[in-house]
Amino acid sequence: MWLRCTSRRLLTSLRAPRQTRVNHASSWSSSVAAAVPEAAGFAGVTDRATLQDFSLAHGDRFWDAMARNRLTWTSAYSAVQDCDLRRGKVKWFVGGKLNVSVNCLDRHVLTCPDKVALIWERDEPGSQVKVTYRELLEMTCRLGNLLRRRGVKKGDCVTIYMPPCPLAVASMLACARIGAAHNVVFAGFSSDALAERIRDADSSTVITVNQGVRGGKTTDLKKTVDAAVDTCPNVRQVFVAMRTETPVAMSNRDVAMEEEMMQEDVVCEPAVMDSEDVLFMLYTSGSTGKPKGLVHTQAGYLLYASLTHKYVFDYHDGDVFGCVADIGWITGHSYCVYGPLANGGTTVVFESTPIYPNPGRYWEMVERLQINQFYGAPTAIRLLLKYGDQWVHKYDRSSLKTLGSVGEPINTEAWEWYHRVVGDGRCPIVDTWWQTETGGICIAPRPSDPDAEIVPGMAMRPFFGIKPVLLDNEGKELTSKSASGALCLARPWPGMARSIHNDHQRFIETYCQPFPGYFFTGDGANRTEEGHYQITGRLDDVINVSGHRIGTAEIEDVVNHCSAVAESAVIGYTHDIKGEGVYAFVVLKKDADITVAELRQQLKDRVSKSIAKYACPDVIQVAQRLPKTRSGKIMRRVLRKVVEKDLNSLGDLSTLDDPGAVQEIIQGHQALCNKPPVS
Ligand code: 7RM
Repeated sequence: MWLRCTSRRLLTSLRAPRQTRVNHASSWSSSVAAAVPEAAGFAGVTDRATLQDFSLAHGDRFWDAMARNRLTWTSAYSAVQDCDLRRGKVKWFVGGKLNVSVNCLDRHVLTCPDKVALIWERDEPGSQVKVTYRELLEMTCRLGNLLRRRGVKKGDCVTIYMPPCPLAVASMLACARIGAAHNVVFAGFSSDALAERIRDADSSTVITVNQGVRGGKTTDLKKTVDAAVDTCPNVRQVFVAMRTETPVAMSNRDVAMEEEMMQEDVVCEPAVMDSEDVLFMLYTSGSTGKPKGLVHTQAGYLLYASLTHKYVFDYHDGDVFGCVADIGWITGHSYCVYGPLANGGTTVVFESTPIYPNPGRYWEMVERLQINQFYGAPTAIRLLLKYGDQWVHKYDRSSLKTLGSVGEPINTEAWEWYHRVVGDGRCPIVDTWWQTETGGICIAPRPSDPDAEIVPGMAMRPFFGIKPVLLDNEGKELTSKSASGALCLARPWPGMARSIHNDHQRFIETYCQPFPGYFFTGDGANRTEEGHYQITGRLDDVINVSGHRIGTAEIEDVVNHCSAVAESAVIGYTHDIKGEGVYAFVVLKKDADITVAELRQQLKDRVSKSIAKYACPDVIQVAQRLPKTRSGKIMRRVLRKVVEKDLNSLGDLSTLDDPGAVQEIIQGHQALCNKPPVS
């Protein structure tokens, strides 16, 4: 059947681009040539360091060679890039045409149709499902045809609210096939949060499943979608796939997805897309109450995901790549879907949790699926570490070659355990720093050199084409080797976000204006004497709970809506498993008639209903008042110091309106600490 996909027209579009005849410079060392074949012919490049230098000194030549080698184009681009960070203008491979789903599927179906593209590691261990490239292409084409038949057009945005599964991946790729943008919303988000994202993205089509299955429990995702869509007048259809046997009520706007897909052809003409057409948007938290829909485009994003997947993890043909992130986050987009599939790899899509049915789950899966690269979050490592080494030792992990970490800083204890126990001291650990905004990994220990030295707990080295810089408060670049400051990226790169959906001005203000000429990441970092980067954490009011980004302002907005609450301040505090926990200071209204237990329950209900469970406060401290400046700004810095018990460095309190407020907060905190811990 797949032969029908390889129509003449498609074959033409699949033909490799003009090959630049490579001229093997005599200085080209065989080890670099073997490590990064795309870079053959770069004069003067003899090792990793010189290749990194080349990627910055001759950025256009570098990215041109990468784009020609790694992507399949329908028609050539006329310029490698047209960027001006000062003005928030970012364009890569200008005028080039391609289709992302063709790059992720069709070209591999031509060479290896029966290769496994995706292993769906379902919640119940041992019930995995393997999907070949041919099958994934067929699924994608049927769904692409269905979307088209149901009126989804190039340029529309489809919201996907699904747990990790092959149909979720096919949904993303089907959007890419017909030129629609996708907006994947993590299936742990509440109906209110989903509705906000559907409306902001202006989706008229939503794709979901009847139920999700995770950790042995089912959740009624379709019900959440129903509640959300009731407040989204522009939604005209909801596609419902069946993850479980449990039937769901179907209304007029609902479409039985699998049944309708079966009616469709397995051939679907790919839309010809411009490099800079939108591939997807993905919402992430910022420092205001309103999440931002970051916009990623086609060619640059795909190239960057593919290149980083290959060189950061040292991925080789035939390897099984296991990224356990949910597809609802950028990590799932770039390293469960686009990077591995662009490379013709085998990717694992993980539906379960690290401790289901027991804390050996990851390693039992590694053994059963013969995973070669394992990519996960520090929060899970910290959790598993507490259960002891025996859960790891029970299983054979000899297939593992590289271990990855992402989402938050990995503390030394977790790093050492990951390295010594999980990897038997054999596997390099790549601590990868990046963001929804960066599209792919920007700083990681060994971008190209499989022998480079690795220091525990450090992201260390910039990827090709990435130029990190540290700036001080005045916006001056810190030039000494050893330094500490605001982490910015001094060059545009193909994987970076292009805009915030519907709000390009906010994009410019958030990322381009704080330090003109640089892309501001919002993170702080140290640079060591050796020039290695270590990320220290957010400089804004964004916190990181179990690797999930959440703006403290988003939580405050919800808390403040509670009728008993006069005002609140939410901060992050060090939590030994989650990385950061949510600490809420709450000032009650004078006439409020509520016990602390009732307040806790109310806030929990409200935050999980408006945002998601992970955003619920771990600690609630009722206060008489909050420390504020004379101009009325809450001094969160002081609150953070109190909670971290760092009372000797409260800093400058001279702008404080009423110094007594700080003493009260300190006493209240101490009283809380002496009580049994809050669940
Ligand atoms: C991939 C992802 C981004 C924020 C980022 C950092 C933090 C991510 C690391 C890290 C220290 C790391 N995207 N962060 N990776 N901090 N070391 N290796 O997580 O958009 O959801 O979050 O996460 O603060 O700005 S994200």
